[in-house]
Amino acid sequence: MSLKLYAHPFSSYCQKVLIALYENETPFEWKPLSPEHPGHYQDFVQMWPIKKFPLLTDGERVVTEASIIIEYLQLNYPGPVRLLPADPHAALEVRHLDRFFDNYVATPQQRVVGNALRPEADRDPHTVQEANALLETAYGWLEQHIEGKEWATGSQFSLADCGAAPFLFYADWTHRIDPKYKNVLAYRQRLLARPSVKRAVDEARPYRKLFPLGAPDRD
Ligand SMILES: N[C@@H](CCC(=O)N[C@@H](CS)C(=O)NCC(=O)O)C(=O)O
Repeated sequence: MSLKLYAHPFSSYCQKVLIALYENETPFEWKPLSPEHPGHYQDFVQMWPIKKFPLLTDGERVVTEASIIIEYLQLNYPGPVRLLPADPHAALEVRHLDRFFDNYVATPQQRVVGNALRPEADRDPHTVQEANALLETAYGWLEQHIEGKEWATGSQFSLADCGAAPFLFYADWTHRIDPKYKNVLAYRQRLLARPSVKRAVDEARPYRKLFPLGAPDRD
Protein backbone atom coordinates (compact mmCIF):
# COMPACT_ATOMS: atom_id res chain seq x y z
CA MET A 1 0.00 0.00 0.00
CA SER A 2 1.66 3.23 -1.05
CA LEU A 3 -0.42 5.85 0.79
CA LYS A 4 0.42 6.54 4.43
CA LEU A 5 -1.49 9.06 6.53
CA TYR A 6 0.16 10.66 9.56
CA ALA A 7 -2.80 11.81 11.57
CA HIS A 8 -4.73 11.80 14.83
CA PRO A 9 -8.39 10.66 14.77
CA PHE A 10 -9.59 13.56 16.99
CA SER A 11 -8.03 16.30 14.82
CA SER A 12 -10.49 18.23 12.66
CA TYR A 13 -8.05 18.68 9.77
CA CYS A 14 -7.21 14.98 9.86
CA GLN A 15 -10.92 14.14 9.77
CA LYS A 16 -11.25 16.40 6.72
CA VAL A 17 -8.83 14.11 4.84
CA LEU A 18 -10.20 10.90 6.37
CA ILE A 19 -13.68 11.81 5.10
CA ALA A 20 -12.25 12.21 1.57
CA LEU A 21 -10.48 8.84 1.84
CA TYR A 22 -13.61 7.13 3.19
CA GLU A 23 -15.84 8.68 0.50
CA ASN A 24 -13.85 6.84 -2.17
CA GLU A 25 -12.82 3.86 -0.04
CA THR A 26 -9.20 4.72 -0.88
CA PRO A 27 -6.85 2.26 0.85
CA PHE A 28 -4.18 3.81 3.05
CA GLU A 29 -2.01 2.94 6.02
CA TRP A 30 -2.58 4.80 9.28
CA LYS A 31 0.48 6.31 10.96
CA PRO A 32 -1.14 7.43 14.23
CA LEU A 33 0.39 10.54 15.77
CA SER A 34 -0.08 9.52 19.37
CA PRO A 35 2.18 9.08 22.42
CA GLU A 36 2.17 5.29 21.85
CA HIS A 37 3.96 5.84 18.51
CA PRO A 38 6.75 8.38 19.15
CA GLY A 39 8.55 7.24 16.00
CA HIS A 40 5.68 8.37 13.79
CA TYR A 41 5.82 11.86 15.27
CA GLN A 42 9.60 12.06 14.77
CA ASP A 43 9.24 11.03 11.12
CA PHE A 44 6.42 13.50 10.66
CA VAL A 45 8.41 16.45 12.07
CA GLN A 46 11.39 15.48 9.96
CA MET A 47 9.22 15.66 6.84
CA TRP A 48 7.23 18.75 7.87
CA PRO A 49 8.88 20.97 10.49
CA ILE A 50 5.79 23.21 10.39
CA LYS A 51 4.26 20.39 12.53
CA LYS A 52 0.69 20.76 11.30
CA PHE A 53 -1.05 17.51 10.57
CA PRO A 54 -2.31 15.59 8.61
CA LEU A 55 0.52 14.61 6.28
CA LEU A 56 0.26 12.08 3.46
CA THR A 57 3.12 10.18 1.86
CA ASP A 58 2.87 8.39 -1.44
CA GLY A 59 6.12 6.52 -1.83
CA GLU A 60 8.78 9.26 -1.71
CA ARG A 61 6.25 12.02 -2.25
CA VAL A 62 5.23 14.09 0.80
CA VAL A 63 1.93 15.97 0.65
CA THR A 64 0.84 18.43 3.35
CA GLU A 65 -2.16 20.70 3.96
CA ALA A 66 -5.56 18.99 4.11
CA SER A 67 -7.03 20.68 1.01
CA ILE A 68 -3.93 19.91 -1.06
CA ILE A 69 -3.98 16.29 0.10
CA ILE A 70 -7.59 15.99 -1.07
CA GLU A 71 -6.72 17.58 -4.42
CA TYR A 72 -3.76 15.19 -4.68
CA LEU A 73 -6.05 12.21 -4.05
CA GLN A 74 -8.49 13.44 -6.69
CA LEU A 75 -5.66 13.72 -9.26
CA ASN A 76 -3.83 10.49 -8.44
CA TYR A 77 -6.39 8.17 -6.82
CA PRO A 78 -9.76 9.21 -8.27
CA GLY A 79 -12.81 7.28 -7.13
CA PRO A 80 -16.54 7.39 -7.80
CA VAL A 81 -17.04 10.54 -5.67
CA ARG A 82 -15.47 13.57 -7.41
CA LEU A 83 -14.59 15.97 -4.61
CA LEU A 84 -13.47 18.67 -7.07
CA PRO A 85 -15.84 19.14 -10.00
CA ALA A 86 -14.42 18.79 -13.51
CA ASP A 87 -15.83 22.17 -14.51
CA PRO A 88 -13.22 24.80 -13.48
CA HIS A 89 -15.86 27.38 -12.55
CA ALA A 90 -17.66 24.90 -10.30
CA ALA A 91 -14.27 23.87 -8.85
CA LEU A 92 -13.51 27.53 -8.07
CA GLU A 93 -16.71 27.78 -6.04
CA VAL A 94 -15.79 24.59 -4.14
CA ARG A 95 -12.37 26.08 -3.35
CA HIS A 96 -14.02 29.30 -2.23
CA LEU A 97 -16.21 27.44 0.26
CA ASP A 98 -13.20 25.36 1.33
CA ARG A 99 -11.34 28.62 2.14
CA PHE A 100 -14.42 29.89 4.00
CA PHE A 101 -14.54 26.85 6.28
CA ASP A 102 -10.76 26.82 6.89
CA ASN A 103 -10.31 30.53 7.51
CA TYR A 104 -13.55 31.62 9.16
CA VAL A 105 -14.77 28.49 10.98
CA ALA A 106 -11.75 26.24 11.73
CA THR A 107 -9.28 29.06 12.44
CA PRO A 108 -11.34 30.93 15.06
CA GLN A 109 -12.49 27.61 16.55
CA GLN A 110 -8.86 26.51 16.97
CA ARG A 111 -8.01 29.89 18.53
CA VAL A 112 -10.55 29.41 21.30
CA VAL A 113 -9.37 25.86 21.96
CA GLY A 114 -5.70 26.91 21.77
CA ASN A 115 -6.36 29.61 24.36
CA ALA A 116 -8.00 27.10 26.71
CA LEU A 117 -4.99 24.78 26.41
CA ARG A 118 -2.58 27.50 27.59
CA PRO A 119 -1.63 27.95 31.25
CA GLU A 120 -4.15 30.24 32.97
CA ALA A 121 -1.71 33.17 33.13
CA ASP A 122 -1.16 33.11 29.34
CA ARG A 123 -4.82 33.13 28.35
CA ASP A 124 -6.23 36.12 26.50
CA PRO A 125 -9.95 36.92 26.72
CA HIS A 126 -9.72 39.32 23.73
CA THR A 127 -8.58 36.50 21.46
CA VAL A 128 -11.56 34.43 22.58
CA GLN A 129 -13.98 37.33 22.15
CA GLU A 130 -12.74 38.10 18.63
CA ALA A 131 -12.73 34.45 17.62
CA ASN A 132 -16.28 33.90 18.87
CA ALA A 133 -17.43 37.07 17.07
CA LEU A 134 -15.92 35.74 13.83
CA LEU A 135 -17.65 32.38 14.32
CA GLU A 136 -20.94 34.19 14.85
CA THR A 137 -20.45 36.19 11.63
CA ALA A 138 -19.50 33.02 9.77
CA TYR A 139 -22.68 31.25 11.00
CA GLY A 140 -24.73 34.23 9.81
CA TRP A 141 -23.14 34.20 6.33
CA LEU A 142 -23.52 30.44 6.03
CA GLU A 143 -27.18 30.60 7.10
CA GLN A 144 -27.97 32.63 3.96
CA HIS A 145 -25.55 30.81 1.70
CA ILE A 146 -26.72 27.27 2.51
CA GLU A 147 -30.44 28.07 2.13
CA GLY A 148 -31.91 25.60 -0.39
CA LYS A 149 -28.63 23.71 -0.84
CA GLU A 150 -27.96 20.15 0.20
CA TRP A 151 -24.17 20.54 0.34
CA ALA A 152 -21.79 23.51 0.51
CA THR A 153 -22.04 24.40 -3.16
CA GLY A 154 -25.24 22.62 -4.20
CA SER A 155 -26.20 19.02 -4.87
CA GLN A 156 -22.69 17.49 -5.06
CA PHE A 157 -20.76 16.55 -1.92
CA SER A 158 -17.28 18.08 -2.33
CA LEU A 159 -13.94 19.05 -0.81
CA ALA A 160 -15.75 21.94 0.92
CA ASP A 161 -18.06 19.53 2.76
CA CYS A 162 -15.10 17.37 3.86
CA GLY A 163 -13.87 20.39 5.85
CA ALA A 164 -17.29 21.73 6.82
CA ALA A 165 -18.18 18.49 8.62
CA PRO A 166 -15.48 18.43 11.33
CA PHE A 167 -15.21 22.22 11.52
CA LEU A 168 -18.92 22.80 12.18
CA PHE A 169 -18.92 19.78 14.47
CA TYR A 170 -16.29 21.31 16.76
CA ALA A 171 -17.38 24.93 16.19
CA ASP A 172 -20.74 24.09 17.79
CA TRP A 173 -18.92 22.68 20.82
CA THR A 174 -16.81 25.84 21.01
CA HIS A 175 -19.31 28.63 20.29
CA ARG A 176 -22.74 27.06 20.16
CA ILE A 177 -24.69 27.53 16.92
CA ASP A 178 -27.81 29.44 17.96
CA PRO A 179 -31.16 27.78 17.03
CA LYS A 180 -31.91 30.86 14.86
CA TYR A 181 -29.34 29.44 12.39
CA LYS A 182 -31.74 26.70 11.30
CA ASN A 183 -30.10 26.10 7.92
CA VAL A 184 -26.64 25.79 9.45
CA LEU A 185 -27.85 23.33 12.09
CA ALA A 186 -29.71 21.27 9.48
CA TYR A 187 -26.61 21.23 7.26
CA ARG A 188 -24.47 20.11 10.23
CA GLN A 189 -26.93 17.26 10.84
CA ARG A 190 -26.88 16.24 7.16
CA LEU A 191 -23.09 16.14 7.33
CA LEU A 192 -23.11 14.04 10.51
CA ALA A 193 -25.50 11.54 8.88
CA ARG A 194 -23.16 10.99 5.91
CA PRO A 195 -21.47 7.56 6.38
CA SER A 196 -17.91 8.87 5.78
CA VAL A 197 -18.42 11.61 8.40
CA LYS A 198 -20.15 9.30 10.85
CA ARG A 199 -17.20 6.92 10.62
CA ALA A 200 -14.65 9.69 11.30
CA VAL A 201 -16.70 11.00 14.24
CA ASP A 202 -17.13 7.50 15.71
CA GLU A 203 -13.42 6.71 15.42
CA ALA A 204 -12.66 9.91 17.35
CA ARG A 205 -15.17 9.20 20.15
CA PRO A 206 -12.61 7.60 22.54
CA TYR A 207 -10.59 10.85 22.50
CA ARG A 208 -13.33 13.27 23.56
CA LYS A 209 -11.69 13.81 26.93
CA LEU A 210 -8.96 15.69 25.03
CA PHE A 211 -11.39 18.53 24.24
CA PRO A 212 -10.35 21.24 26.70
CA LEU A 213 -13.73 23.02 26.85
CA GLY A 214 -15.54 19.83 27.84
CA ALA A 215 -17.17 17.74 25.11
CA PRO A 216 -20.97 17.93 25.27
CA ASP A 217 -22.98 14.71 25.09
CA ARG A 218 -25.29 15.82 22.28
CA ASP A 219 -23.40 14.40 19.24
N1 LIG B 1 -3.30 24.45 7.39
C1 LIG B 1 -3.26 23.09 7.94
C2 LIG B 1 -3.82 23.16 9.36
C3 LIG B 1 -3.72 21.82 10.07
C4 LIG B 1 -3.89 21.94 11.57
O1 LIG B 1 -4.14 23.03 12.11
N2 LIG B 1 -3.74 20.81 12.25
C5 LIG B 1 -3.78 20.79 13.69
C6 LIG B 1 -4.60 19.60 14.16
S1 LIG B 1 -6.32 19.81 13.77
C7 LIG B 1 -2.37 20.61 14.22
O2 LIG B 1 -1.51 20.14 13.52
N3 LIG B 1 -2.15 20.97 15.50
C8 LIG B 1 -0.88 20.74 16.12
C9 LIG B 1 -0.10 21.99 16.36
O3 LIG B 1 -0.60 23.08 16.05
O4 LIG B 1 1.00 21.86 16.88
C10 LIG B 1 -4.05 22.15 7.04
O5 LIG B 1 -4.92 22.63 6.30
O6 LIG B 1 -3.77 20.93 7.03
